[in-house]
Amino acid sequence: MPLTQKLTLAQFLIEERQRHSDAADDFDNLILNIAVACKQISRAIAFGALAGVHGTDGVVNVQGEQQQKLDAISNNVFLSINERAGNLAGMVSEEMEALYQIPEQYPRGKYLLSFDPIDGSTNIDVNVSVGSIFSILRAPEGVVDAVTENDFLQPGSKQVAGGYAIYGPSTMLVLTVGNGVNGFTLDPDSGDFILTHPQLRIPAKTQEFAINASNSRFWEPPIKRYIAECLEGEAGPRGKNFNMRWVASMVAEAHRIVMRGGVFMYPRDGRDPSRAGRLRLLYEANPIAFIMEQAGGYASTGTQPILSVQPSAVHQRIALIFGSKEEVDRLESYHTGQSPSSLPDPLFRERSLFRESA
Ligand code: FBP
Repeated sequence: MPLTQKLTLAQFLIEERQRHSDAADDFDNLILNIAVACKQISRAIAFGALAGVHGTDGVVNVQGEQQQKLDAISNNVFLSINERAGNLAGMVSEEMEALYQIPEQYPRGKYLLSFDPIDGSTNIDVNVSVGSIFSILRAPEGVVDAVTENDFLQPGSKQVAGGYAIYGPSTMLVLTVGNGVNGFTLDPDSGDFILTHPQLRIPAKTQEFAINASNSRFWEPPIKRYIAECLEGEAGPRGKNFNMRWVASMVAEAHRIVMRGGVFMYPRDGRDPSRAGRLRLLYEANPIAFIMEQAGGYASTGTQPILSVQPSAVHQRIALIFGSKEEVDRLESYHTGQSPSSLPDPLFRERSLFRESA
């Protein structure tokens, strides 16, 4: 594509708005501000040890995990850029137990922003890809003063935008505003996010899965069965060989899947029965599920679409399975016992996939 045809994120949003007259300036500004935050974080990551951003800061965050310096820096970047712009009624961050209220001196807007400023924090110091994830909801009508937790407790199907930035060999912003998924690469010279991956589509079939296999003794039977069948390869019921990946940065796994297909699982397991899963619904599972569905993939808890889950708390954890549609459908069917709609019944019966798990 000639350089002149490449759109910046700002140009892309203007063109989108021309197509959808209901979209407003403040929505574009919010996305652009998130992009600015991601650029600043990308720069801090690029300087790494030179900028003194590695290591922990001695704080234990709301998740009970050691906060990395970059977690705190990135959280502040997100807050300080977005609090003053007048687009938001409030924010939720993985790094803060309490909701973030827009300070009185700044105007309030009609959107709610939930974000994980750095996903995959354990990878920062070893120079492996990490990311930021964000989800945008409309604030309920009538929110004039402080937002409440209840305002954020909307199912993922209500998101008006969702996406992530991946800080890898290059920095990319992958975004959905409910009209497909578009990928923008940060041009380090101009500082613009350029549309390089328009209308991304996830292949329905895959031979690659991602799971932390060290937890296998805690998995529930449907996951044990799925992985056992994949590992049997060509000789097993799947009749094909599978490959495995585990980066331990969900954004990196999601990005690989968006680019070439695959399936990611962080299921509920038996380690701590009070925990419904490892990942967070509002700012991890929901935006990734929105991206997956908009790119032709799917995301499920194992028993229901992630986007249909009614949240009960802002930091709620959830079992998360996402990626190529046929594999997520199959995993759902192993949990529910129902035949997946994307797979023809005869094939399913022929291969005895509903046999009791080993
Ligand atoms: P953070 O948001 O705290 O960085 O943790 C989330 C996460 O890193 C996911 O990205 C990833 O899938 C998972 O934790 C990996 O953790 P585990 O060590 O359990 O495999």
